[in-house]
Amino acid sequence: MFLFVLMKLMQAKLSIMNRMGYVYLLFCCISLPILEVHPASGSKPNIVIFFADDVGYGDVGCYGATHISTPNIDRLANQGRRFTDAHSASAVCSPSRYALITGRYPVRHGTLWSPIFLRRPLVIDPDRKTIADVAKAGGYATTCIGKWHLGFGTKTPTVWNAELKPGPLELGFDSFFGIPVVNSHPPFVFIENHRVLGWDPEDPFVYKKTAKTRIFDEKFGINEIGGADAAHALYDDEQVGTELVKRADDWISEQSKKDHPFFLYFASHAIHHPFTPAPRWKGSSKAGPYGDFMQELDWMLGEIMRSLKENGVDDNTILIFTSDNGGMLNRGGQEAIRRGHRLNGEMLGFKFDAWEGGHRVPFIAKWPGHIPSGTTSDALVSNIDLMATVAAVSGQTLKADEGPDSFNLLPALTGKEHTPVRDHLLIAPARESNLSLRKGDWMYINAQAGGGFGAKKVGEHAFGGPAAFPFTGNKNSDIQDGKIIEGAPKTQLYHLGRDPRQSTNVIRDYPEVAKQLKAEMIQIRSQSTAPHTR
Ligand SMILES: [Ca+2]
Repeated sequence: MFLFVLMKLMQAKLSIMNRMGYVYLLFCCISLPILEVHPASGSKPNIVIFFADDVGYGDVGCYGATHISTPNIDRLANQGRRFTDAHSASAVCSPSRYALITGRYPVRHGTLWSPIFLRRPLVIDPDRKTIADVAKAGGYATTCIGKWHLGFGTKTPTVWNAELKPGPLELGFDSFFGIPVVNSHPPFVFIENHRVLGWDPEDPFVYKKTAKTRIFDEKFGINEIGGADAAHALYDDEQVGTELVKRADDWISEQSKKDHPFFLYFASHAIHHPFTPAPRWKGSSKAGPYGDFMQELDWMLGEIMRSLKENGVDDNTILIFTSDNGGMLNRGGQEAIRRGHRLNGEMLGFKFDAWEGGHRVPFIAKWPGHIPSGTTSDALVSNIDLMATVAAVSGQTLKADEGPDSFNLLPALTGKEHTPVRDHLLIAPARESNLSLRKGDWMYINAQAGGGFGAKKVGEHAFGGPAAFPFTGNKNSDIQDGKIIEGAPKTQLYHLGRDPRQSTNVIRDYPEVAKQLKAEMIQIRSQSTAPHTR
């Protein structure tokens, strides 16, 4: 009886509180002459992040590509805002994804400079708050579809015959479907939530056995893990794009019928080597297989845009397209260059480099009614900022140690064309020695060259660095005839406002600027959070 009375009293109190809230809300609405649209109030927009792989600054039509046609990405730019100074926080696949998911510089991880492969466990501590955790706490349904590339489980080597956890589901995603590592490295199977699709205990994975999988140029490690024939049979390299898009379409259709918003992190396998678009794309571009794969990627984005529209959620969805790092001078990239395509536009260097070509990437955002359509911004932004942006969109405040290096991009997305949200960015290439700091227009690189790929001959998969300059036509004052000049400065400084192509290392003209940037770089690295308030 006492309990019953207590419950009634509590209900009455809650009811009064609800009414007070309603009166307060009414008061707020009346007192504001212009009702500002605040993302935290009313229905929250859905969020879709289309994270492309190895798409360089020059691979997209609206960024200057002429040998590759990207009508869907261009349409997104016409309907939204295109950023010209956007960067992945790392020039390498896995650390770049780490930055996006955790809002934390990958350098803070300690050992995450290179891509990780099949034996490596999950590189994100499940106790760390992620972008998916933030979305979930904001009432969003969450999923990851596509390439994961951040490891599974806690054991080395990874036990592919067991449940693959912790993984995306332990980092805040309600579900996961996609490729475990990367399309160039095994295992060549799909994962659905905690399991390999088609896995059978009678047909287990076996390390150091040759996998039954299709052979393509620049597809590696086929002898590293085999067995699981049924699981391998479900993975056809040329159908991966079609399958991922179908899964995304199904998920969007399902979520659009529900009364909560959704967060889709779609990480495309394209255009990472091997270049395996569906047969209908072969020969479709003027840049060889590289361009054909890019055109399939554009189609994939178009399919997601179509799905949002057909499900009636297009107007209430923030759609962001960007890439995990710059274009790579692999064999596909070399052929594209031979055919006259510029993977990274006029930017210096390639994927893995601290030079701009390694990390300056396309970044386009659309949100009808909030992001002015057809606009361009030269504000400095990064994929590491998406976590704080998701927090802001869903009306949440991050603690200092949650997404510590992430800045809210909303002002740059919705405001005037140049609205700065950050004045600096720590950028990690593949080699720790070349860690860099961007500050305003200045870019400081803590060693010679780009710190990326360095194979010396045309035709090699890892062709890059100074040796590639005669082939690519890149020019830099420290480099001549494919080599670093004797007596060239040990570190680099560029003023990107005056010299976006990084043709001239001006470190000897501005030693004080370089000294200051180096000190800041060391300081940011030594602190647990970025020097900012939000
Ligand atoms: Ca990549």
